[in-house]
Amino acid sequence: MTTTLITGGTVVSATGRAAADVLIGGERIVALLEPGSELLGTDVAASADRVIDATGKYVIPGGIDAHTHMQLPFGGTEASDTFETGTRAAAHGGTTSIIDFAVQRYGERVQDGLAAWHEKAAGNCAIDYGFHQIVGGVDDDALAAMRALPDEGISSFKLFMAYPGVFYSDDAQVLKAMQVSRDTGMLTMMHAENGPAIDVLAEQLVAAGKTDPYFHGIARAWEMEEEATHRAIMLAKLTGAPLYVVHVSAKQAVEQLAWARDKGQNVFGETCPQYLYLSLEDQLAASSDQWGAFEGAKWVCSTPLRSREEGHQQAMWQALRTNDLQMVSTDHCPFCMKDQKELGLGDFRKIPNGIGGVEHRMDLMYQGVVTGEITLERWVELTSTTPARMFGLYGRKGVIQPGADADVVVYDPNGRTSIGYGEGRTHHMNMDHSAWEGFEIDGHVDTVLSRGKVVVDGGEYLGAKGDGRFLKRGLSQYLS
Ligand code: DUC
Ligand code: ZN
Ligand code: ZN
Repeated sequence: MTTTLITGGTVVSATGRAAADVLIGGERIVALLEPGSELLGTDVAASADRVIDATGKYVIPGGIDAHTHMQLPFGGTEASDTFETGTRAAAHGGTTSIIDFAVQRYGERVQDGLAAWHEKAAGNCAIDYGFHQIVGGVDDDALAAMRALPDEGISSFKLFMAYPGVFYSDDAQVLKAMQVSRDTGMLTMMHAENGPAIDVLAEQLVAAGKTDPYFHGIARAWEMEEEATHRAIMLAKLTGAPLYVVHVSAKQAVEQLAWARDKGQNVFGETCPQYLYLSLEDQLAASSDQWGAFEGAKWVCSTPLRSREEGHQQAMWQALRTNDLQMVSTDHCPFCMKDQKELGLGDFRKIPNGIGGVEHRMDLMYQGVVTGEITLERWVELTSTTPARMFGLYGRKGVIQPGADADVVVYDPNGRTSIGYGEGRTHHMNMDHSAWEGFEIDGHVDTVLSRGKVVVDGGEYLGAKGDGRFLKRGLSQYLS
């Protein structure tokens, strides 16, 4: 069994920080030790097979991105990262587990959708991976099949109140699925936007000649997110289902979540880095480049970017501080401009929705520590510990403690990270652009260990395709 000692660093958890050495044996954390201490009369550093010097650096549990879409068939094309490229990019950015979404559509069996996702991922991932189940066709067969998902290690499913004709569930279907959630303890994840109303607004905008990407965000007005969030909350209350609202971007939607939580409901929400940093105004401003006014397509995602003037970004940061929002995922759903986003030239409705960011979440959120938006401990909590608890992985993941998987990141607060794709910059995601072009981070992912194996060291990838294993998850450990 290979032993590794990470020495000299500051170990940061969701609840505090301490100078400590981390001893790893094989794939697991063995002990947290006083710096330089002996263990049973033995000099630990001298006897370890490998010593990683973390002096002046933070030692944190590996990031868990609980919302990714690798190889998702969507919008007439397929998300451009495979499980291989996407998880390798994640590792570069200090994320050591992802939870992706297996897909079932109308007329398909849930079991087949799940099997297809296992097929895509198995043997291809650089880091550990789990699945949520998208149920895009709620019928009697699907409802019955959902009850068996916890035994497969799938303890959460996602429904869509948006995308009529694709993934959409009406209120009756949502209600029935939430009854399964109540009975099984599975978490209901909700894409909360009023899809039918949005589609009418989008059609009217296009008919009026307003076809540029910017109008994607105008059609998907915050009222449609607030209304759907409220409806999801009320259906969850009625059924007793625990509810987790994905990619929250409107401050009014957060108000709905806070209201329900104040009443004691098990209701939770995530936001994504794009809703903290990027805005509708940024999208409008990006109108001169090789793609002309179509440049804004880079930031077409759903829920959409919101107006900075209306204060949505600040409201998201505030909600992360107050725990009205509990965690940050990426909704990583990358598409290239060439041949993919371009499908929507002349009609924003045809732009495949999605932003790639799995590689940048840890850095972007660390920048929130630098600017004083969140504390160091909250950074770890939002990006690793709460995702583990929320989705039934805690103890194994999300914490540096004896017995946990040795998923560890050595993060250098004095390093720099330049994000982008153009002008000599690059990233590891399979995309021909970056939604984060020009972002400069005061911090850097130095070393990444996945179950005890160094997979990234000083920017060099040392892992291999197939290192990552499927994570059978338990029920949420976050409910109260
Ligand atoms: N939102 C996106 O931006 N992409 C994929 C699906 C979704 O809900
Ligand atoms: Zn969604
Ligand atoms: Zn998504």
